[in-house]
Amino acid sequence: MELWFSEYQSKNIKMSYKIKEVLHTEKTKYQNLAVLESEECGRMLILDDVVQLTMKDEFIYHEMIAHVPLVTHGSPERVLVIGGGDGGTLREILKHPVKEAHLVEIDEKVIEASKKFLPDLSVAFSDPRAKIFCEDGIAYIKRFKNYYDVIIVDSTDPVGPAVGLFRKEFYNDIFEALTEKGIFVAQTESPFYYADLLKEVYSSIADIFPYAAVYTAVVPTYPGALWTFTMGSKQIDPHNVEVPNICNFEAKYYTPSIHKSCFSIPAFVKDIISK
Ligand code: AG3
Repeated sequence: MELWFSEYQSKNIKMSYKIKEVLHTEKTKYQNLAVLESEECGRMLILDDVVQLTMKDEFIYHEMIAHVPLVTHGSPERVLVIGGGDGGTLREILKHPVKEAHLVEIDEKVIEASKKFLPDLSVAFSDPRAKIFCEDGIAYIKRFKNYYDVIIVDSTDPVGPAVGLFRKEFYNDIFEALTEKGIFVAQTESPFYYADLLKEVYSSIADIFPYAAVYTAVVPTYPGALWTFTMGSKQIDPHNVEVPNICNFEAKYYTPSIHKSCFSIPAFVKDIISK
C-alpha cells in the first residue's frame, strides 16, 4: 500500500509526498505534531498538517532567515529566535561569533521531537552559547528593553498559536527589545497565497521601524516556492549595506551576492507592499 502526505497550498491545490514511514505522531498542548520519512525529501516535520521543513531544503529557509539579518547587522552579540523549536535557525546563527543565542518556543514537544528525530538541526541546542526558553514569545519579549541585537521570528503560518506573532503590538514590543542598531526579521509566507498578510505585516513594520525591507528565497517545499521575509531595522539601511565579499561561514544557499540580490524583489511583490 502506498502512503502519501498532502498539504493544501491553497484551498484548491495540494502538494503530495510519498511517505516511507511515519516516525512519530502526537497531539501536543498546542498542535498536532508528526515526523515523516519521505521518499524524496528525507525527514519532514509537520505541525497541524503543514510542512515546517524537509531535510532536503531546510537549509535554504534557515540560512536565509538567519544570515541575512546577522550579516546586515555586522556585529551581533545577542540574538533571539522566537519559535523555531526545530533548531534550524539557531544552528545557522551559531555559525557566527555571537556571544549568546536565545530561543523561545511555546511548544516544548517540538524541541523534543527535533532532538529525537532531526539531529542535523538539534545539534544547535548543545552549543554553550544557546539558551532555550519554553514559553510564549509574545509574553517573553515584553520583559526586555534595549537587549537583543537581532530578533528573528521563525513562526508557523498565521493560524493557531502563531496568530499573535503577526500583530502590530508584538512588533512594537520587538522594537523596544532591540538595541540601538537592532534588526528584526520575520518569515512572511508566500506572496502568491498570503499577499494580504505580507502587505499587512510590511505596513506594520514600516510604521514602527525607520527601515523596512522584504527579501525572498526559493524554498521548493513551501507553497508557491517563492518565500518572503520581512525585515525591520532601527539604524542600518538593509538596501545599502556593505556585505563582505567573502563568506566566512559554511553555507549552501546564502552567498554575499545572494545577500545583495535577495532584496531585489519581483514587481508583483513590490506591488503588494507598496499599495
Ligand atoms: N517556519 C514555518 C514556515 C511556514 C511553512 N508554511 C507552509 N508550509 N504552509 C518553519 C519552521 C522551520 N524552522
